[in-house]
Amino acid sequence: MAGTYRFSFGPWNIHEGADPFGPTVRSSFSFKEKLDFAVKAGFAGIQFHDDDAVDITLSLAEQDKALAELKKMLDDMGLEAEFVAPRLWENPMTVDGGWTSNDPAARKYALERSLRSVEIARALGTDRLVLWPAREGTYCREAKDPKVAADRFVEYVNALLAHDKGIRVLGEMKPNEPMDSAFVPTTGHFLAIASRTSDPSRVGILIESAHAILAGLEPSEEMGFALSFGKLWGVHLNDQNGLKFDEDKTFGMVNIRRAFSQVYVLDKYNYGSNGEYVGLDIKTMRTQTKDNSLKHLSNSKRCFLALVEKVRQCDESVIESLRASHDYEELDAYITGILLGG
Ligand code: XUL
Ligand code: MN
Repeated sequence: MAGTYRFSFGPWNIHEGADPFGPTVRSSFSFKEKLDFAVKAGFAGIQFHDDDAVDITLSLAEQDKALAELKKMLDDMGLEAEFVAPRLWENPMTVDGGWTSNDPAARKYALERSLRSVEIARALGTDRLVLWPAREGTYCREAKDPKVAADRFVEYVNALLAHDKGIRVLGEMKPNEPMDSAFVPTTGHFLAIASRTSDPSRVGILIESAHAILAGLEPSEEMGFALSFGKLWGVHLNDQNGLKFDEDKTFGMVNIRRAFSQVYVLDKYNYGSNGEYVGLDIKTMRTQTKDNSLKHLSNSKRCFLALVEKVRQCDESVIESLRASHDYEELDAYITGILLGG
């Protein structure tokens, strides 16, 4: 239990505060200011959507040039691109889904844009493509055929794997929002899809704490499940206050015990030792001023590292003996005592 950790976040985590009910409440930081903050606050990785990295309306030649400049900027700053994710959900073409859309033109657009994201990932030096299936689901159960949807997941992932023999595909599953009901809503579902693809060894998982909670699941147990399959290739740590919209709250700020349980399982199984990042996907509270609107990132990182210390204070032999005697009341109190500093 002596791993060290590398942290990452995405540019969208430094946010202007707009929500579906109102305008922005802070002015933007420039992209360069976001990267400067990452370096200053000790982050090593940057997560990208395709259009966070480059203007995807550029020609391919212009795109290559812009990506070479971005890669150089990252290198010069000592930063690395963790992953690239196709942002399929904001295009009018894919409002009703990308690869599970009923419309062949939408499916074609989704695949072409995703293949372009593979190229963007490679140009930025990462082999990780993250898929959050935002609109791959339904508002009305009969709107799409769920059996066909699962088949289309397999076909789509196969097309990505075939396009680049080195790319790895990480599913980031979420049960709802923006859809009422998402297809392939959990880690287990996506690993089942992975097993049907042409190369399951290149298909894995990124687990977001809040997504697991929204599915009524315990994030640490989802993480343990993926670790058991050797498939936990990324995390989006954050927190969530009950079953509502995806809040992306600062890690550990709602339920410190639930945060502890995640750090416990990650640290116990040397998460990060194969280059995996401790990724954050968090947004600061809407009412924060611009001056205070970066603290959620440093506070999440600090909380994670403080919990690593707490995890390492645990005496595994005490835990084992309390497990053996089924004394779970005492085990609960033991962990709480460590968290309380006792
Ligand atoms: C949405 C979400 C996304 C992914 C990347 O809930 O988590 O930002 O992390 O596309
Ligand atoms: Mn996420």
